[in-house]
Amino acid sequence: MSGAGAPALDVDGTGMRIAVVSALWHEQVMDGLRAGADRALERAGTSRITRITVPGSFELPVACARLARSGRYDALVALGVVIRGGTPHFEYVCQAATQGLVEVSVDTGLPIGFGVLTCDTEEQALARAGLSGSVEDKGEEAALAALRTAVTLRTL
Ligand code: DLZ
Repeated sequence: MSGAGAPALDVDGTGMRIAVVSALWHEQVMDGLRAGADRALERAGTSRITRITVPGSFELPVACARLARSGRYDALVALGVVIRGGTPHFEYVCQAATQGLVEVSVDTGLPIGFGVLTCDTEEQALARAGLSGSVEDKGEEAALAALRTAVTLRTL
């Protein structure tokens, strides 16, 4: 499983302003990712949370760019799932979401937790979605990574 070696992040997110941006494709998986992010933010003491949705993972970067440039957030969490189909769309959407989010984050200096699953099958995505029966919780991981990076950036 891809999560081998993941750190246990313990973060104090009190007072942090976080926006969670999530795509709408593959509803069951997305519900799990969103719930995982919410659990992690709540456990970290983060109460100032904005939640928005975009149609697909391709649209995550532009929404994150607008939020990042607003100056209203300490970190963003981007959630989506792209499942390989029979068309090249998979490669394009994965590439656009991944590269786009990196560019927004580096250009604006705002941490973006990367919670975009790129899987061959829906079963693989469900296994990572933090649902009962899942073996990983990528929504939680992305939220904690965003918070932890925001804490680190404050010290630099
Ligand atoms: C078009 C498309 C396809 C084929 N698959 C997915 C997917 O698995 N996950 C996802 O988040 N979005 C998908 N999309 C939609 C694109 O992200 C985008 O919303 C559309 O191309 C419209 O710009």
